[in-house]
Amino acid sequence: MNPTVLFVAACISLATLALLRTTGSKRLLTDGGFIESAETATREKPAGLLRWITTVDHADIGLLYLLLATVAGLWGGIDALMMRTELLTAETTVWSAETYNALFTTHGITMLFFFATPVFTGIANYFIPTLVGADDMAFPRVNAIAFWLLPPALLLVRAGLITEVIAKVLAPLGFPTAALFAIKPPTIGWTMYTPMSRAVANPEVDLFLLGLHLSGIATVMAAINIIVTIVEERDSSIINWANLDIFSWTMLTASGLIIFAFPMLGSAMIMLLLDRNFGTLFYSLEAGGPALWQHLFWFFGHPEVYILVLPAFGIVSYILPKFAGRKLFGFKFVVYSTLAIGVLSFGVWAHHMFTTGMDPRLRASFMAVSLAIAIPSAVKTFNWITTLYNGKIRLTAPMIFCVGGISTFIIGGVTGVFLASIPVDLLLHDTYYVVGHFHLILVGIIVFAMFAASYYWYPILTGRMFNQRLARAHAWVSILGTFLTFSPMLLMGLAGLPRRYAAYPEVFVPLQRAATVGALILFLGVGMWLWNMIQSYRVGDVVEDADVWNLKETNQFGREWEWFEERLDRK
Ligand code: HEM
Ligand SMILES: [Cu+2]
Repeated sequence: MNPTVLFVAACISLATLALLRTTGSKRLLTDGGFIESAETATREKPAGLLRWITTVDHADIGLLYLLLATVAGLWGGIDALMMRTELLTAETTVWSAETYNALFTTHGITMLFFFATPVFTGIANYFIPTLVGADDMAFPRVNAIAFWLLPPALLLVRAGLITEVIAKVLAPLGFPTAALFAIKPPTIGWTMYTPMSRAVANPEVDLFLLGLHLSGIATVMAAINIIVTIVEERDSSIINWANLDIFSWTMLTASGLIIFAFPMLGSAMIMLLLDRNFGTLFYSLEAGGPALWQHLFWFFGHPEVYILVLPAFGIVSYILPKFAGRKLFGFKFVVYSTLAIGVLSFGVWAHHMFTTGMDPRLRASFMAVSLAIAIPSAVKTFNWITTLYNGKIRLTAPMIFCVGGISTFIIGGVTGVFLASIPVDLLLHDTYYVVGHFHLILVGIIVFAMFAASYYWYPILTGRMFNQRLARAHAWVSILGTFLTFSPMLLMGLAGLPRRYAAYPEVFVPLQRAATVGALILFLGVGMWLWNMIQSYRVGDVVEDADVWNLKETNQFGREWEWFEERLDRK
């Protein structure tokens, strides 16, 4: 018989079997979820390390995500500090140009794929089941698999450095290390543009692509889990979508974006791997390969920035009202604008390619959509400001991070609107202005929202209270550090300084040094945060009253706090 027919028949029968198995035995619980998962949740957990390796509990996996993301964030942060050290002087003095190229590559990839994305997945894992009244994520085991794909992915992506360290240890012991030394940190930029990424011989580039692929699969699995949990497992009080909290709304939208965006990156990278290793010609110069890569990459890349910023918007929208003593102003419009951003974000990718010589009519339409996408972001900003208006504002650490985040986001967002205008972008593309623009958003609201969340929910995660004075100081230090690091970049870009070079003209020395000082201040803040998180876990005041933030007074005591209160009562 024809092998293709056999193969298809086998696939269909396997799929039918799988479907029969999963639908046959399960019964729905009235409060959402399947009886089977309720049993999983109550089973005794093993102790120690085994618990963490084998866990399928959403809260445990959430914590694992946060731990991995913290490690990756610190690692990517070291890359950043190394770059800023090189930039203290105009010549290439501290590291080689090659090392500098590797640093901006691994910094970008580590931060986006292994820090920012997993932080939000971690927060979602911990809180979404509680916020929607489910007993766990929809697929607890898939949840664990999705997490455990990430550490090997990170190691593959960072292999160049790891193999070098291993080789240096093994070389004096007489082991053959040539192969290990051949694997060098990748220098192709986080955007992995062809023809360079296709031509470089470094075998690490292949490992890097495979690692990113793995992380993409993990991210898609986690996104499917989040979507199914919110859609299928919410309990009767949230059956009406209007009652779904704003953080879950933004995670739902971001997860939808992931499902459409990441497979595009995956396919584009497979073609690159085939080109590199099997002689295919997807990205050959003659066939317009570089433009093809950029289209495929940015079809993923632009939605990716919203995949990161929407959950941050969600956290700000969630926490801000708690310390303004008022409900989120125009809840519905915040949801609608989230959905609008989700849809529009797939129609703007070519604004990263305005200088590539694409058809001017196409280019103009991408400009129009890019300008339009600023509108829903502005809607949110107005809603936040209106929420604050006439509120009873309490400047706690999470609140300072939210308000600071909104102010840096306004500057980051408005600079983006300028870039969306073709004539402006022709001048500013690939300058430090772009770097300033996106960091004011990536650090200014995304990282700020994470810090806000880490303080706001710290009592739930640890049962203890953190040092509030230190946390407030951390918030102010971070705002100062962010402005001092990234505003000079806007100015340098306006003066024409291109990005991604280790050396630069002498005139820029003062502004570059200001940015380096800003980065050091930011890292001082990270140190304060780390110290606070660890020390308070050991010696912080034990929380006895679940209403740590006085939310009952304004009727804003959320579901996650009720769950925490029940847990305290049971003790
Ligand atoms: C207000 C809406 C926004 C507009 C109109 C906008 C516009 C732009 C444009 C036109 C560019 C290309 C600049 C160039 O390379 O010449 C750009 C770059 C970039 N933007 Fe935005 N942006 C917006 C919001 C955001 C957000 C929310 C994020 C992050 C969460 C972000 C992150 C980035 C990144 C990472 C790049 C640079 C990518 C690279 O070349 O490495 N942008 N933006
Ligand atoms: Cu974009």
